[in-house]
Amino acid sequence: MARAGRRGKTHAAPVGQPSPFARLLFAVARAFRYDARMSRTASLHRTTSETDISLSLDLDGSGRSQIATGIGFLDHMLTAFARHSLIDLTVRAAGDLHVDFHHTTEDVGIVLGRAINEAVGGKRGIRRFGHAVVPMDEALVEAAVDFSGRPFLAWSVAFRQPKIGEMDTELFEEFFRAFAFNALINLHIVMKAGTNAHHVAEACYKATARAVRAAVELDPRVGDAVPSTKGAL
Ligand SMILES: [Mn+2]
Repeated sequence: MARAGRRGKTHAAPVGQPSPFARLLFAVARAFRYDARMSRTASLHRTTSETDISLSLDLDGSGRSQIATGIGFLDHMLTAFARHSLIDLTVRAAGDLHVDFHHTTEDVGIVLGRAINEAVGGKRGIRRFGHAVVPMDEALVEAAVDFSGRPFLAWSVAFRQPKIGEMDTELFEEFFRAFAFNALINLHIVMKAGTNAHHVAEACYKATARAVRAAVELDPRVGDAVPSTKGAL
């Protein structure tokens, strides 16, 4: 009797259309960006005889960071990278700093690159390319990036000083090469001007951050497509 009484008051939607409830769920999912590609995060741990690195990131963050590499200047650079890419970034590194800063700097670049490559996934909907020209006082650095899957670093940066504090300035090229080759990106960094090594290095990280931010951003006009005529990147 009760069942019969509910007949005719069905809330079923017309065949082939989602019900109002389903439509509401889809709207909520879109609002919170709960689809497969939107969990753009990665968490990696890499251990070698030279370094032990834990890193996690969220491409769709707000630039928050917790960085502890044991190298003060590298912490400063990675904090700037997170801030200006809007990537949430946590890095813990324990490296053989008694040797020098080389292994730790390079290996952090490796793990950061791998994590970004993992987080960006199949690259559906991303802008793919990004570029930025960032000044810092007298320094001016341009970065251009292509999430092409074809790793390359073009490094046209000349430091006048061999060191920033205890850090060798030659290590920045090592960092960005490791980063580019493990993120599988084409990265060009060109110093347009600059005399102060701290300013030049910082402008390199900030310009790369802004370029990466633009490249990994989701472009609503791209939709679910992979932005390549090959259909894959
Ligand atoms: Mn600074």
